[in-house]
Amino acid sequence: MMPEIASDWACFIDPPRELEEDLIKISRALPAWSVEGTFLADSTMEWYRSLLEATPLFDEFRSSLLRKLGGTAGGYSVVRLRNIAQALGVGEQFLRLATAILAEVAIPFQPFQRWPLWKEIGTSLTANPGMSTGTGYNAFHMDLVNATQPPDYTTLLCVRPDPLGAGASILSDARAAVSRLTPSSRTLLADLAYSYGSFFDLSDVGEEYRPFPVLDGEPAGLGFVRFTAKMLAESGLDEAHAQAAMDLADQMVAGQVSFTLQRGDFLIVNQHRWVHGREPLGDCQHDIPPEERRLLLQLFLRSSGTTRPITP
Ligand SMILES: O=C(O)CCC(=O)C(=O)O
Ligand SMILES: [Fe+2]
Repeated sequence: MMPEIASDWACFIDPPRELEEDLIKISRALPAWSVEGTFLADSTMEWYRSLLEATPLFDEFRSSLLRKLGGTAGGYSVVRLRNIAQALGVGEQFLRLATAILAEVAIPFQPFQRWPLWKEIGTSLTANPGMSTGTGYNAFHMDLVNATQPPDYTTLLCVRPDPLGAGASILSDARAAVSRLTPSSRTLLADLAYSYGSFFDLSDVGEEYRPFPVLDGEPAGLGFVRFTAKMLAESGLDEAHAQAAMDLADQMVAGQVSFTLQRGDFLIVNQHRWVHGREPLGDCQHDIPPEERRLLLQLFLRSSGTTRPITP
């Protein structure tokens, strides 16, 4: 197991005190958002932006966030708004502020028609432990792996960490993991041999991609490393393709970083470059009242100009 410290501290963004104070002030003025179809409305984005831009230190904050999320070395960031969460709570006002900041990265949208813009990921003692709301190890994956146009970014906002102190987030640079594989594994991963999960009630993520290649041959800004460790059990894969995917899974684990999100932190992952997952929550969740168990909120982002139609 990796130590509980990300080797790369540079991924964390702590706004300076003065910016925190300004953000708390503008949060009180941010209006409720509107959506157009499944996307955050342009009018909301403009309004939010005008309020953020009136804050002197915001420009520098935004540039540093965009640098961490893009570029060949970057790919994820944790924005730590703990002090702001302390002042505002993690309710409507806080969510407006988080949405406003995320709208500076790409367009917030709602691919799951049956869930709101911020989708709850609570803790269920009856769910499959390895799944999103389960209590077990959630192995490396990208979200909506079986869509032809997965969200460019996935975001996890921590409303309540696991009171037992577990459930760290894990992240790995998928492109770096691929670069450590043998050429023959890479050739196998480029085949249309993999499939995972169901696909229904989704919007603005293209079509179902089944079977899909793990490596699509696109440049990193456009393509994905379409991987979820869960497909290893499901695909009915032949041995060679399964082995190549297991080698990739091993490399992802070898390169992983981990940290535990605290209340008011949000993790943003560039899905073109990094995969994510979660360590198990603490044992004895039964002893914790349901309303005190770990709770995250998830939001997806769509960049303009990164989607390319794929004909499955
Ligand atoms: O529980 C977590 O920290 C991650 C959950 C996740 O990755 C998901 O639901 O897609
Ligand atoms: Fe996920």
